[in-house]
Amino acid sequence: MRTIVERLLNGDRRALARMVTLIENDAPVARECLAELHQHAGRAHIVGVTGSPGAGKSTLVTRMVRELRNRNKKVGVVAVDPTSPFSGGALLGDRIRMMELAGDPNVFIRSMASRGNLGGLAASTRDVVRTMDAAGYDPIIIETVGTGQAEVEVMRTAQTVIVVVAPGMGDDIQAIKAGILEIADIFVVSKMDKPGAEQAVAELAMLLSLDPARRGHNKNPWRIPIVKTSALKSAGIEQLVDALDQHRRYLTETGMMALRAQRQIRSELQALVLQAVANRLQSRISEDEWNALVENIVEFKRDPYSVASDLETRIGMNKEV
Ligand SMILES: Nc1nc2c(ncn2[C@@H]2O[C@H](COP(=O)(O)OP(=O)(O)O)[C@@H](O)[C@H]2O)c(=O)[nH]1
Ligand SMILES: [Mg+2]
Repeated sequence: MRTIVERLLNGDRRALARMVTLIENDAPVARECLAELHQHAGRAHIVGVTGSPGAGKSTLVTRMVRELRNRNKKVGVVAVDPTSPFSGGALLGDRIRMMELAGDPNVFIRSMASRGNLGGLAASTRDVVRTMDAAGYDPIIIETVGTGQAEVEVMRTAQTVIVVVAPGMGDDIQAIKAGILEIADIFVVSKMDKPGAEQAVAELAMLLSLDPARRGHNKNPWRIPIVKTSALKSAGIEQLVDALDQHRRYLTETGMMALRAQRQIRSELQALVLQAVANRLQSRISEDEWNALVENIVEFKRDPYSVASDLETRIGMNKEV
């Protein structure tokens, strides 16, 4: 364990790749390594990119990485696909698009897919990001497929969230209303080379003006910018990377960065402990026993409160008298 941590801190990409696999597999040794790594993390700007399938996220991320490389950054990318049960579930097209970056030793790209529960995916994404952070990647970009609850969950790891909207995908603005708005720090209207693009920008600007300053500091709100990009015309990418820097500075200067970190760590800790309790409950109480207890309550022989109290005792939460 020691060696893998040391190696990846020294910039060994194979050790980093190995560590990511250990996290994905939820290997017990991963937790030990993460405990060691934690003190080395906390330097990276963590950027989320989300939006409907086909909105142009992967294309955009590829261009952003290139721009960040021009600015001499060492960039990490995590492509997360909550809908795919397979590891490395990123779409083939994405892989090809990002392949051009793969030879660069200062770019580390990894795709991750759901194995069962989505909460697990958000947690392992967070741990992978933390590992890349410790390994010196900054910024780290998380791309998620789609705009559902799972994606929102994954995006909580990010400090700055970019929501990508493409023109001519009529229901996109509706989707934004439905909840993605709350997590957006920067909007990108992609494919500005297409007809109707300015219209999409106008609609979005309208939507934002209806509810300004939702995010951030009360006295010093963050005004969500709309950045127009076109991969075809190679436009808007520098502005987007500038907007990322501005948002990072905003978070730091207003104390929002620290506040967000505190909130996140608190919920991470709660989740870890709750998970441990759930595991213990599962390992100590058999299915038959559950059935019997439930039956007792259903038949009004026992009450839920005293049964719950007994269960708590069984998993060591109450002092046994
Ligand atoms: N015309 C045009 N097409 C684009 C642009 N960006 C991406 N696309 C195309 O849109 C499709 C979906 O892009 P992709 O990056 O895979 O979207 P994702 O699903 O959000 O990751 C691909 O066929 C891209 O070539 C753009 O700026 N202009
Ligand atoms: Mg994609």
